[in-house]
Amino acid sequence: MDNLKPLQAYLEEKKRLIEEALDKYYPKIRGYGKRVAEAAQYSLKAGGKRLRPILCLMGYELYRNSSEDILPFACGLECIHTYSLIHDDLPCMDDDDFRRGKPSCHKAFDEATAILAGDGLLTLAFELFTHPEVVKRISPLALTKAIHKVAQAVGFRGMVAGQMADLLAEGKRGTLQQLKWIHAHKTVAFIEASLVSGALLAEAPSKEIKILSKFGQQLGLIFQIVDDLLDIIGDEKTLGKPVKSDLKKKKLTYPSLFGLEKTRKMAEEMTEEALNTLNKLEKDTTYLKELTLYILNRAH
Ligand code: GRG
Repeated sequence: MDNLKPLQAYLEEKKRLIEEALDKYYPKIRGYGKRVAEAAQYSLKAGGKRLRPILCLMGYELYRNSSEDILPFACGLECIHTYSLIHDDLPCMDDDDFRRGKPSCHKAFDEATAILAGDGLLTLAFELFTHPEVVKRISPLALTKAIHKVAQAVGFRGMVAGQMADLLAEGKRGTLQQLKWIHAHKTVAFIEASLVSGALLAEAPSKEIKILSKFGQQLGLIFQIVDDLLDIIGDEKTLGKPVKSDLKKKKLTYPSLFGLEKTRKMAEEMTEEALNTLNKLEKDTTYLKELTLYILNRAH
């Protein structure tokens, strides 16, 4: 720990690297495609914690020195995340007018443009995963495994299915089992895959991938539960989006089932368990441990 910089400085440095790379690798589109590419870039550049690409770099750095090798891959994860936010904000989904402190994509542009911007970002992700800068440094097998992991996590087996279940559960009395399924698919799978994809790119041993996968799932659930809490107790300005929206939409969440106090306690217990999982890994997991605590205590 002695020669490690504080987590905050580490996160800021990685965020800067990712944002520079997002600019560098974003395609320069002219002609008819310009408007939709600009709409997508508007949302991509609106801010955000860049958690998923940072997790990917962290997974890689457990095994390799230079995570800059995989920056385009990490940017691809942020493109997928931003697509999901743009589509989630649409009137036919969660109908939110603000995201990352700015008008949502469909408000700043229009609905059709926002749908296409999301589609374009999802597709751009696969262009970035297979960017020549990545291909020349990563073995074809490792790259294929990482892409497969992410694709499974965000498609019909993961985020898309979770979003469907979330919409179907709105306004109904749900069970804990249902809630766990929604969280595991809508949010957790992608967070887990972001970390694990980095480790896969670094060709980590499969025994260690399993441990990281378990930790990624625990971290993803803590992240989502804190998100549920912030929707009730968070500050609108700090969050960059309206609060109490889960309550208004009668969403199935941990606080709706257990109340605030119990939910917070559960998140704390899960944090203990996640830290224990990391102890099984014979690697320097200081940053991952600090990140877990940071996610538990985050205000945005
Ligand atoms: C439209 C297929 C599809 C999926 C949408 C992302 C998502 C699934 C829904 C967003 C709703 C929501 C609030 C989910 C909770 C977890 C989450 C993804 C929060 C937003 O992620 P952050 O906090 O956002 O990492 P930033 O802006 O920091 O990148």
